[in-house]
Amino acid sequence: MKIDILSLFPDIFSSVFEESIIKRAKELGKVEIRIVNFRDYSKDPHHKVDDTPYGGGQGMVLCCQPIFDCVNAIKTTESKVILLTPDGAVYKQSLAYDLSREKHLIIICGHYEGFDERIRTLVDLEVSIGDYILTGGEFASMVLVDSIVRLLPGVIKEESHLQESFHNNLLDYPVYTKPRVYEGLEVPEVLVNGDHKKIDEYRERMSVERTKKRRPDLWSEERYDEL
Ligand code: 6GU
Repeated sequence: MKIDILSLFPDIFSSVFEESIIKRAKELGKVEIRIVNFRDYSKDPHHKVDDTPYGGGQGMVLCCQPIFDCVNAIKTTESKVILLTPDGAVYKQSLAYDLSREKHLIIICGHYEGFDERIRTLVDLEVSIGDYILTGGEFASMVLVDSIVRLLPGVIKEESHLQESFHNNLLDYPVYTKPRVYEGLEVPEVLVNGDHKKIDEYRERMSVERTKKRRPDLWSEERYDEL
């Protein structure tokens, strides 16, 4: 997969994609990540990328020209263009799965007080990472990249995906490791007596209970297949 991130602040990204799983995914050739400063595409003599809003109001608005020219320069028939904005669709694991099957993602980070509304005509998808306001899309883009790259085939063990939170809209079951008793806190009996059918049942029950209790919204959104 190729990922192009369009941002005015390329330095923000310098270390985050050079560590851990994403670093390994890049070394394995599973993903190629480029940070593109769309200021480089500005035709303004001073490389300006924003201007005051028509109709008046506070702050500066990102102009169409640099972003249009940048996207059009790097876009191919295989590209999916995503705009990061707090008024986009709220990001979730099912979208991470869908996006992990794409060949080329172009992720536009909005910034300042806003962007020209016509920029929306360039994009396939508008995404928010939650109901709060960030200063720009940079951190949101890292969230998308991290959640997508770990799903690419061969990056982490695929069985792990089946067990993790949000698969099937269920939260994770609790896990324990040695010692069996820590300061009086015991590991549940069922996990230590080796009956794998009972262990599977216990884990499924715990996932369901935890989801109903902590995230009733997930539970009602899409019932777990087998129940
Ligand atoms: Cl994608 N951008 C900004 N600026 N704020 C956000 C967001 C995105 N998602 C949640 N808050």
